[in-house]
Amino acid sequence: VFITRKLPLEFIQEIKRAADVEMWEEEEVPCPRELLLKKAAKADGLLTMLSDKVDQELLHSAPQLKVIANLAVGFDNIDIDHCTEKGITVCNTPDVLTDTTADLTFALMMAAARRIVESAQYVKEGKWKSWGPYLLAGTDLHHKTVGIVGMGKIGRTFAKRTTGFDMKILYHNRSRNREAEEELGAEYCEFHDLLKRSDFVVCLAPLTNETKELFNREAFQQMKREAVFVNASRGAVVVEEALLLALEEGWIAGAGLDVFEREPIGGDHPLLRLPNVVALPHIGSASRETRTEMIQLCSRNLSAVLSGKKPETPVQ
Ligand code: 8YV
Repeated sequence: VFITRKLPLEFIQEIKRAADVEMWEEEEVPCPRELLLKKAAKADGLLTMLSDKVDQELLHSAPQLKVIANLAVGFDNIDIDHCTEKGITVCNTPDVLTDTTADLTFALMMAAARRIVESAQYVKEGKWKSWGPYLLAGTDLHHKTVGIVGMGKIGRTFAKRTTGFDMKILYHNRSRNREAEEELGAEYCEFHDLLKRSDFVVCLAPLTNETKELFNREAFQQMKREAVFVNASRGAVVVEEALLLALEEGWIAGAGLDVFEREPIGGDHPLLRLPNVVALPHIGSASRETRTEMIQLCSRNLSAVLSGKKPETPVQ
């Protein structure tokens, strides 16, 4: 098994029951593509990250490959159809990261609404000289309307958080989520209706052909001028140029972004110039507890498949 990032050895012991393990050892630098291709050529299993493209080129050069465990719930970095054709099992890490990602999404919404990052920076830079009635005044969350695009497990868990703030919940999803409707009073909406009615538009949908570039110029134009857009799913659901224009032209009030079209972004990314943007480095599932559970789940999945057993969380 080849592991494409340095992971704590104590959490990957399970794989060693079934296979020899090799790991990319550098902390800061991702495993180069050439090396991944070389390692994949001799591997029975891979433990991959979102930034590793598992495409036809890689799959063609990996004749022994039986299983790929992706350290994420999303698997848009992997050509699933091709894996299925080749009989390769792909596993992801659902459930273990649901609460942590919902927590971060809520924090991001709160940070953007109440200008928490800007305010913290203001104090740290020694700019706080006097009190003013509207000094760094943000916008309230409570009693406002949140529109959730993507009502899967993370969407529903995030929605539950918003009930503590007495928010009205709208949602759009490819299918109705009756549990969210019954349990949380969430109201199903057409996409454009949701955009028009929401004070906070929160995207938690996976990246698919249907969601790619869903948030385009037209979408941002339909949102309220006071609306805050939050994205904790995938950057590619947004046309970033359109988002930039929407923020610059005041079509919407602000944005909280954990994900970007091309990651990592540099400090010169145009969205970072705007004070009403809170930007995070894709840390939705990044709590120590959850990352450990994700690594252990990947290890168990790899070990199971390589020992001829059923994995816990296969994608196909
Ligand atoms: C990843 C994520 O775990 O699970 C996902 O789909 O986006 C994150 O939780 C992280 O990017 C590491 O691959």
